[in-house]
Amino acid sequence: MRGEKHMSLQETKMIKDKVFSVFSVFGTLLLPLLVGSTPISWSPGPTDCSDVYANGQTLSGVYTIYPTANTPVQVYCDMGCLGSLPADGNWTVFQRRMDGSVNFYRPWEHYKEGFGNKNGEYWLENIYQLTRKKKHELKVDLQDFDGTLVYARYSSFSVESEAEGYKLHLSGFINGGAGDSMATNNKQKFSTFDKDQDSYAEGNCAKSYLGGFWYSECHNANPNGIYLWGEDATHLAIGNVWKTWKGYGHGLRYITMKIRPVA
Ligand SMILES: [Ca+2]
Repeated sequence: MRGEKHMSLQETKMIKDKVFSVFSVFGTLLLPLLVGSTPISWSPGPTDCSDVYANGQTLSGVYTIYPTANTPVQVYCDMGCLGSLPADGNWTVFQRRMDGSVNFYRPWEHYKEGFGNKNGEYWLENIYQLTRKKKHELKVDLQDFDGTLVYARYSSFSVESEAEGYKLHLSGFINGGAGDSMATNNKQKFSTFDKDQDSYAEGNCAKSYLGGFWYSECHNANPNGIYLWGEDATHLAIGNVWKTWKGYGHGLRYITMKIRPVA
């Protein structure tokens, strides 16, 4: 038995040596080929969710996109409901509130870098990279705690670079029952509690209304305000509110802001 065991150990070593030498030979031959072929076989990935959809991924979920050539970004793609018109899908979601699990009262750097959970609540990094090459539309979906769904749509949406303060350009309002609470945000720069770029000279809107947004003097919509879980008796407009639908005193159950390119 000892002999057999000794023999099998020797055999094992021989087999290992053989395998190693075979891998060494193949490795020596293949490595330069693999390294050399990598840049040739690489192709740019999808730039947004409409590209993801065009590539055959028709289910909503988290995907990797490349808003710039070589930086992967995880994002939630809203492809619409199964069986709905294709025209209702292909949205790249850049903001979402749904359960109050993520704090949105954050400094400038956090809004710049993005934060939260792509399967849940989040703010997307580099929104301006998405809108700088093609014309985009914006849809804001809203739901209250009774389950009623409405939306606000804008046929044109773009954001300038950080150097321009992420200035917002918004036009072409289409009413889906929510009313136009973002009219006053047009041509405003983005503001956070540590970067006041609003048009309210006497104060800091982000600080007063506990969010980060394209505040003017200050807002009719505060999608990144405090998650209130419905009615807010104070009516201080600090919640995730949409004034033209539910007023300043009703925090929304669900709100998402999403974009896609238009022809
Ligand atoms: Ca101010």
